[in-house]
Amino acid sequence: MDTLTISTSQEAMFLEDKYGAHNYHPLPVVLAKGEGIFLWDIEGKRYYDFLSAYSAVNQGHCHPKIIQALTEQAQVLTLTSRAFYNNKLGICEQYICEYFGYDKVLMMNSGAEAVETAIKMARKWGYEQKGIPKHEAEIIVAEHNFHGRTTGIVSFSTDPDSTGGFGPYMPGYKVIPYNDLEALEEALQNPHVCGFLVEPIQGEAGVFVPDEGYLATAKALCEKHHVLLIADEIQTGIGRTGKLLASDYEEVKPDILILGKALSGGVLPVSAALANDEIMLCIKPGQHGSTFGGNPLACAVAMAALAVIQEESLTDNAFRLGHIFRARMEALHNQFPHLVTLVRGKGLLNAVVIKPTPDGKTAWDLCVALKDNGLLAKPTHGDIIRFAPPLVITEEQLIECCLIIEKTIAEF
Ligand code: IF1
Repeated sequence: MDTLTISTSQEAMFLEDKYGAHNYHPLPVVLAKGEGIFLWDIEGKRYYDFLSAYSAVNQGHCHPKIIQALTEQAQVLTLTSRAFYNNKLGICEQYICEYFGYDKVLMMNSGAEAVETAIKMARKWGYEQKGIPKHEAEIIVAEHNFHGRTTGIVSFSTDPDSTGGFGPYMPGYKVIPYNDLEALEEALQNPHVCGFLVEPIQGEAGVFVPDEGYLATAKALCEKHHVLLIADEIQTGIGRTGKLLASDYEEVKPDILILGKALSGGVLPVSAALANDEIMLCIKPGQHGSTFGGNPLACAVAMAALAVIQEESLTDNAFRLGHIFRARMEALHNQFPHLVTLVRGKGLLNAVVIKPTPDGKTAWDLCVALKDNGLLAKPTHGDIIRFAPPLVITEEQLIECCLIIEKTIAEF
């Protein structure tokens, strides 16, 4: 077997299965090219991408402006480490801070790293500013959360797949039900709480949108108890839900804002935690960092990726097309209520809940059928399909995709 080039899907799937860890169970499609809202498989078949790499590719695949920033910077300087200053980091930090309205930013790489960063910031603030006794800081989190895969983060996951076999778990977390303000108020009675870490819409849980007012009231309760609201907008941020941040729907400014995924338009891992000085300056030299965090390549890419969101009005597009999409899916729900049991989401972060058919076909089988009809989406929790195309999709293209989904469901 030629080990440098792969010419068939079978070969690619064989190699991943034989040499890769079995930590994923992908749909049987082997992708070789992406452009805008489209992906092509190894045999040249074209698909609409309705996953967008879990919202990392909001700007569309291989966006020319982002790729240009990448290739230009790649030929000049890629990495210096933070042992020295570089000529891109400060500009990028200013750009990100002004873009989101914070005093300071700390750049990392993966989403999980940015979450870990936010946790460390909150704890440090808790000890230094709030006066919590040593090792007593507590962070409140929500049931069915997804914040990443590190041993620290899975310590407060409630998903057995995430936690099982990976103990011992880190203490210092209090899990409360999501969308439950009474539970939050009760948990906030503990004076050692430093932060409430929450997704404004729970992604992995199946695009679970909380009640209107949840985040705003949560923020007010946190303020009352001198606790930081830490918003994980890694999936919901950067235009995806039809506002720049999902928190904007409730005019909430999180004390710590966590970003990832689309911060690079899916080009390389770039993440960040943002906060004002009172919080960020609790971290002193040598207390946190990363070899790659804030590297010049990441900085060039992140600025281009954020510029594209603005220049192409992708947030407004997500808002407008989201309404069209959900209306079409609601109609589908009314037509096939026994199959499409629920539609929910905001902007272009949406999910439909699929009830298994009497002959045992599931959301997985529906995704395989969608794939055969030229649209890629991924099932989660057995019965939910997330629909999240790149935000560069046009109304015309979205309608065509609705037709594919409708046809596939009708035939199912
Ligand atoms: C995988 C889900 C999406 C996230 C939020 C932090 C992270 C994520 C809100 C960590 C990552 C991913 C990772 C991806 C699957 C995916 C996912 F299904 F698990 F929930 F998007 F919906 N906070 N989400 O959604 O970011 O360290 O991965 O960069 O394959 O695990 P990361």
